[in-house]
Amino acid sequence: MCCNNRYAEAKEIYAKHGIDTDAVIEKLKSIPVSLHCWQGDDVKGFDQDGPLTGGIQTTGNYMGKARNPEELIADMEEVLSLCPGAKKLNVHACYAIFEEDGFVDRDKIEPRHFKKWVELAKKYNMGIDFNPTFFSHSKVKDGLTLSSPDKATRDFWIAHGKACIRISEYFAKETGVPCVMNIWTGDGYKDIPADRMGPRLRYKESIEAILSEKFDKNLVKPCVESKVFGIGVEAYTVGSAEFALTFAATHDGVLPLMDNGHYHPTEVVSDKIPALLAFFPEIALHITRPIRWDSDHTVLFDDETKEMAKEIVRNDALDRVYMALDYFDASINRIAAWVIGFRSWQRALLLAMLTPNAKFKALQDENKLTELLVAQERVKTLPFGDVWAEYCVRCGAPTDCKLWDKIDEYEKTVLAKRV
Ligand code: RNT
Ligand code: ZN
Repeated sequence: MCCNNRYAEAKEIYAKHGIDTDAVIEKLKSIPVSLHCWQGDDVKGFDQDGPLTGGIQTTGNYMGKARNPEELIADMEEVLSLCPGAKKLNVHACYAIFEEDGFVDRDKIEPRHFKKWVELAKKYNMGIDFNPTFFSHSKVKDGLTLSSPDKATRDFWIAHGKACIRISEYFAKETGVPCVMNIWTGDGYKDIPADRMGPRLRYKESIEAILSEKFDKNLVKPCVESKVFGIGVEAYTVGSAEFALTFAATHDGVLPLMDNGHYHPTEVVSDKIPALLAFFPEIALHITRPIRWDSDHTVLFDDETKEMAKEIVRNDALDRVYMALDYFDASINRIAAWVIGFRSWQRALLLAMLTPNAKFKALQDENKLTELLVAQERVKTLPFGDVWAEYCVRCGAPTDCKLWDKIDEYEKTVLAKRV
């Protein structure tokens, strides 16, 4: 046994800093984080056989990728068992499951194509978030969807968006949890455009057309996700930061969604979270780890991840920020990638909740900035790991020292057989 049970001592130490570790553990257990189904099969989905498009890319070819709904759902169940904390499922429209009655195109998908996802959600008492899939499809015309100059193309994708609103509402009704529906397109140009505004006006009108579908705003939370650039669309992205933010700010009930891989590398989403919370009742996040570009590496317990969690926790916004993971690494065991990322975000939330935030704010307001720096450095070495281990145990999830054996066993007994 490599995890000594030092929780009792850790609890006392944190109590001296005014923190009740038991209360923190209980609270964290109830906060859902959305787990993205697309980590399991390199964003392939079940409705087409073409390449991944939209300026996003998975790299690597590690063995054991899920090849069908059964395998993907089995893998997700394994992941759920290895992650502490409350979860939500995050499903993309391209993960529609077509049974006996056969394939329909994306403009015609219906709630019944997502029955299996609802079953999975109910089995684990989870809500579901949803994403129309505006990429990897023959109707993406010249790299464009909702912003295309071709009306038939726009109409197809608008119909897809509307179908997704109906499916989102179905998810919310079935699970009793509101469904966050995120609109992201990879629309853009590789080289200098002659018209930057036209595509944005068309994109705006198309999203408005999608949102003209009737839905209950308490059940469906539409978001618009921005991006700075994608692979093959380096010069211009229609859904830029200013576009998405202004769209959300000017359309009632629409949330801005920030993906921390979608900004210039010197910008940090941690700083943007409180700026948006000053204006929006609710916002949404995609949590990833960009290396040099939107590379969607597995989320780690690194400084910016911790900083993002801190901004949510210390602004008392855990019920105002919809948190979803969004990365896809095909170069390592995909189950491990999923689990490392989920556990890292849980760790970041736990660490933020174990921080004497009120005391730190007071020091800032009293302009005791030297003392603040000393105190901030001090808490970095408090026995966080012991509380984390206890949290895992109380959630019925493996502690860190048991994780590798579980991952290795699943690889040997399940993934290795997928040849
Ligand atoms: C792409 C966006 C988008 C996708 C998913 C699969 O850069 O981050 O959110 O990753 O929709
Ligand atoms: Zn994203």
